[in-house]
Amino acid sequence: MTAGNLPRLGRSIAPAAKAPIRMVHLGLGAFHRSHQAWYTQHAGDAGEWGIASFTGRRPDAAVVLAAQDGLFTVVERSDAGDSFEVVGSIVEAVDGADVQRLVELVAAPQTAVVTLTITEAAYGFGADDVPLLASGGTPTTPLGRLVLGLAARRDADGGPLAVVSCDNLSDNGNVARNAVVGIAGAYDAGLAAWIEANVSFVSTSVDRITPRTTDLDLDAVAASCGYRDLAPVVTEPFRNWVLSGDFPAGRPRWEDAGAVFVDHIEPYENRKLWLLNGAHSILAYAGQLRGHATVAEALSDPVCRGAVEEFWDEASRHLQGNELGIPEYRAALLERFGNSRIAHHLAQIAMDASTKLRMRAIPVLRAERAEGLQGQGAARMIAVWSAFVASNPGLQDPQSKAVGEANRLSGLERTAALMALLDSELAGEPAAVELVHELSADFVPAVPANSGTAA
Ligand code: CS2
Repeated sequence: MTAGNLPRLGRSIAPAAKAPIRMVHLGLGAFHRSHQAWYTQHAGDAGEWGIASFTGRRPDAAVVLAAQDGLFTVVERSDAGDSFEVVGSIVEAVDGADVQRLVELVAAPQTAVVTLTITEAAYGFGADDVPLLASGGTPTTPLGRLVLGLAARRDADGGPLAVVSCDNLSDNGNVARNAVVGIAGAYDAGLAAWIEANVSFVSTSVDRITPRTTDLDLDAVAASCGYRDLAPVVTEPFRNWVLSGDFPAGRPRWEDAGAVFVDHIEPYENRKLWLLNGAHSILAYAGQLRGHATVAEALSDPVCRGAVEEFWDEASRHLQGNELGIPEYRAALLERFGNSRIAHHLAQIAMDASTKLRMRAIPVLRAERAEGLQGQGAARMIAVWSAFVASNPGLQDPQSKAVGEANRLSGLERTAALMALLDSELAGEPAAVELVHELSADFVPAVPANSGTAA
């Protein structure tokens, strides 16, 4: 069978016409497919909401998906087995370099929502596009391209719309607003004012563990479903989406699929960024240093697990409110991380540390120190990163040059220089630097070859 058979195999998509494009997405990756596309397919009014999804740096995902008419399989993988579902909410898959199509769709009055999964680091990249935008050139960054689209929407009188950040940043709606308005304002004050008045920036906390798809996953789908899907996505059964903000031009009924709309998102955001993502970062560096490759493997190592629990105890002190259900959340995380059928590679999580740790370690370290405590759990997250980059200087990072420069220093000076990439104030506090330094020197790194998991 070929991918052309995907429509017939879909359980829940109508064989009828595709939904009209009313959403635009930037960042067509595995997570977008398992999360926003899944939620949109499961909204009660899914038939009214088609997504045009644009890739980031490379066209590949769009090429593959377009050849399958946008259809792809979501594989939900748990200890109990796999379940398969064909998702059809992405009605157009486009190469991100096709800026003309993006501009056309963002300007179209029927487009009501723009969602983003552009990576945490990309919120800092748009300034590169200002000279291009100012001279009528074609921008190259996702937010630069979005600004061009918004300018066209203003010119076409397309009306208000919502931009929804789905990246793991605290206060991601405001971060997106500041970045977009900042880029626009740097060359066109009128555009910046139009955006402020017409674009709602929605903050969200998104959650669904979705490793990169592998060739084995393609084979698993072929074996179980009888068709060759070149763009399936393997994910855990768990999913969560908390949103806060206005949708002036409407939105899909994502609540039908379990999304939650709240007035104050910060506690939910912190719970997820600190407990889930923070633990991921600890496991990424400590785990790899100790010879592990996946989250599940690292978690079964008592040294790594101990570091996670220590950080969780600390972070939980700053997560107030019974509605957050911290003990249950922690128990669920242990189960999710322990799902050994999902091979979530630590190397994937380790990338872009300087952006991620700023969100995952620093707020907890600061909160602890504000109470006169040490913040050892959060400091350890920074310490294992420091130890990791000492032996892996080429780790991908938006500040890789500065990481490299710090790496050439030694002792406390090196630790302080690395910490300065996360928080310049903390890097100037000798006690904080000494703590991170000691913890990184104390860390028990490599598991001797062939000895299995060390205790
Ligand atoms: C991970 C996240 O790669 C990372 O930094 O911590 O992608 C994580 O898997 C997701 O946020 C889970 O929802």
